[in-house]
Amino acid sequence: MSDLHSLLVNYLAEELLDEEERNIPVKEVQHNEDKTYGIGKSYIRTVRRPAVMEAAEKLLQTMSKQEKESLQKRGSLRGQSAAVAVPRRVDEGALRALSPEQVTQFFRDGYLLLPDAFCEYVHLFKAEMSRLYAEGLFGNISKSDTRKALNLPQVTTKSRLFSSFVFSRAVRGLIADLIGSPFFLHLDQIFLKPARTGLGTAWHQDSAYYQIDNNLRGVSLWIAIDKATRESGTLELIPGSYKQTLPHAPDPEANLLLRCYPDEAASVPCELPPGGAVLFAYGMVHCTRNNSSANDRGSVAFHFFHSDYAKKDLLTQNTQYRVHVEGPLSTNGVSEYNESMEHVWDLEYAKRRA
Ligand SMILES: O=C(O)CCC(=O)C(=O)O
Repeated sequence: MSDLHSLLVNYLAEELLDEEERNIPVKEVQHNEDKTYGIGKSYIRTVRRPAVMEAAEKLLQTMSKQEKESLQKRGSLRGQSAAVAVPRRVDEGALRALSPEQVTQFFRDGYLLLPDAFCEYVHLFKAEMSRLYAEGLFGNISKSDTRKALNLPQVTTKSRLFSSFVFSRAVRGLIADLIGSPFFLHLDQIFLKPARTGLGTAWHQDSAYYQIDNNLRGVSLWIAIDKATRESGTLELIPGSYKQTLPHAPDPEANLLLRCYPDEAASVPCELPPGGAVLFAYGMVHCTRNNSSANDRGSVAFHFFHSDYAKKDLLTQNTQYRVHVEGPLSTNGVSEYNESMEHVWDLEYAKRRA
């Protein structure tokens, strides 16, 4: 970060965060029911800082050479905002990844739909999924001769696009809004269900595989790479089900998977356009159905845990897949991918869009 950029970041943080938000001490998030959730300093540091940094970058781009030189000379912007061409307020809405209502809904129902979250980037995901498929990296975990369940686990270790996406401001903001910081990426994978022959993923809770101390401190980000409808086998969830623990048994239709048999009456199918996303709490009962449509149905899922709530063995087993995204253990990807991912997503995205 250049000196100029940090000056602007400090200035904007003061401009954009009101006194009350700066001074409320860190509070525990109040789970369940319709209570408000705490906003504290750690929230501002983790959620707001990326947005402030983005605003600073935008401002930097709009400043003339003279303005930059004059700012550098002064070394401070405090009380000087009228002297340089810096707007006093930028779009407040850009500061928060999610509204308080959305966060409340997540705590109540255990999930949140963001139908247009990543529509702008989804063509990149689609092209990357096709590239990885063409390289023969997908496995088929279906036991059936006629249906296929193709998947590629740990996709972030095979794709710079997906690994940098995890470190993007958009993803960091969304995840920190819901589970707080520090957090790490526990698991990620692409699911590809071919047209007409795709096998659904049976009802299950991810907590049947690994447990954490509080299911609201884990969140999955599931993104539809193709249009996800009932016919193509979109994600279905049972609202509020993160509060229960259901018995699981090996899935008779797929290798490696476990399944449960919930009461499906309350199931909600999440129909989404390509690029639409669902954020759901750890332990939510969910499934996808067979793809009986004429189009392939791909999705990518990233599972994040708050570092303080993951059981110790989770952090020591398979450590190469524990990607520390936010917090003191985060190296912005250097430990995991041998390079800093801080700006890679912006560059990758700009490069591929050009
Ligand atoms: O997309 C799918 O088919 C399955 C998704 C899933 O079960 C998950 O992300 O945990």
